[in-house]
Amino acid sequence: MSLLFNLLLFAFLCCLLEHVNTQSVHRRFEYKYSFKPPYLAQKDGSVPFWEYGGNAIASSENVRLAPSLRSQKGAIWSKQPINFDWWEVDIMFKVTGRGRIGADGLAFWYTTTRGEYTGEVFGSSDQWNGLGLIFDSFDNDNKHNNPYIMAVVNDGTKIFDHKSDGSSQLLSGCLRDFRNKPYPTRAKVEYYLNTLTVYFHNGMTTNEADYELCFRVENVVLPRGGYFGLSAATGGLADDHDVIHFLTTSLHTTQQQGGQQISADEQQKLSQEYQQYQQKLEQQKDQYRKDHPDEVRDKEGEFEDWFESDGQREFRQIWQGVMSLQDTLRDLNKKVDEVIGKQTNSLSLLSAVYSHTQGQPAQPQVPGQAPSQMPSLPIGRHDWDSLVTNNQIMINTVAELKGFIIEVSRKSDSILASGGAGGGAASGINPQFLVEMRDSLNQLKANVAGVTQRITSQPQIAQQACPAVSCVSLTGLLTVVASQLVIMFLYALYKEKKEAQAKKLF
Ligand SMILES: [Ca+2]
Ligand SMILES: [Ca+2]
Repeated sequence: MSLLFNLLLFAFLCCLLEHVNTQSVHRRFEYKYSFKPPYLAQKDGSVPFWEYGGNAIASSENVRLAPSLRSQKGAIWSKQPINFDWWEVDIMFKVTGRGRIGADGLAFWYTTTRGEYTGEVFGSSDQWNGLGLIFDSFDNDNKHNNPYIMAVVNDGTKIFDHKSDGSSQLLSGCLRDFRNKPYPTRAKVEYYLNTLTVYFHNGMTTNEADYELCFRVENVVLPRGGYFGLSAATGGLADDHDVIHFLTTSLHTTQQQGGQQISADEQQKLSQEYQQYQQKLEQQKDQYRKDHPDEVRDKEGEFEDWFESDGQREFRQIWQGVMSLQDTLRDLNKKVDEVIGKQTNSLSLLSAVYSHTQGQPAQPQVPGQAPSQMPSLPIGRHDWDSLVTNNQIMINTVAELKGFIIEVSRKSDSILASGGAGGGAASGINPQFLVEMRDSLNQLKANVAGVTQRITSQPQIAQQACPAVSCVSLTGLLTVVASQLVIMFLYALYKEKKEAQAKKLF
């Protein structure tokens, strides 16, 4: 059933992609040129719509193109050539190894024929016709410029120059470290209207927004109807080269789309094919259940992955709380910075006006600067009174914020102390601690949001209050508060976890 769910999700995603995009580019998810976990490989080890060979191994979770053993080569290729002109592929991969330096690297291919599994270029054939996007780990020319990502377009005649790391043959590239990252690294390769664009995600986060441009090249001409492939190789040094997913989206101009809508028969044929594929999978699963009744019982345990314990849930909620708190603080910080920018202007203007009307310069004035250039607005007693009042409101707001933070700090300290003294529960995480922590977080979040609102809803106050209060200190305070809060909560969680582990040991 989960497989069915997964496939349905694909179809849904496909529809969603079609509807979301309002630009002239029409996008369509191409499941026949994609693979992703779970159930990446089937029970018999095959990957639907793909074929692999050499030392490559496919599991339900990833495709290991080349394992961390000496002189390995492996690749996976799409069974069918593509039937669209423009495309985007999203490759999620991990290159990991125990060495500070690894080898050789991984490559993405778009070529007119599938490469040989015994090829000489990162697990595939040399003299390819099409595009190779190479993630070159090892620095053969010793120029200290690896790991490097590069695109090499070949017309079937050139031999890749390993000795120079292809430096004279590459179309474009960028120096990026893709080895041993905490999360999978990702590359997005787009080929649209003869422009080739490569984005890279460095795997330091799981945030979708963290793609960076590696390069963009125009007027790139690739042959039509090529195959997609991924390959990798190791040498004397060896990394694991794992591809977690490969997602293909075809890109169509709106004009092309008009032409495509006519072929309703084609669509019907495709959906029939899709349903047949689903039925076949279900039959295979049923057959497997009949053949292996014992294993099926074990397999049912896999559904436990879908559930989470109370402790896990609380932990997740707290984590989300901390993250949203961080977002709020970041917004707050940005807004305060904006306000301070305005304040600096107001401050110089105000002090100039003040010194002009009072005849006593508040700040040393530049000689020769004509007072007639200043706005001739006299500042009356009433204005100064309102300034002082606004200033007071600002100070109170900051004091309030400080108060909340001290309170939360005190609470978490006491919770930690009591958790350390009496938390003998075998569950590892003290539920009391978690509940209080969550409440504190929610309270703090609401308060911080309140303060943000107050600051932004009174821009005049902030601007006017500035001359009498130290403005820079506010940003400073908020920044310190933000970082302290995050550190404090992370430490609290860490300590709690450590204690739980210690208890388990005894
Ligand atoms: Ca190299
Ligand atoms: Ca090099």
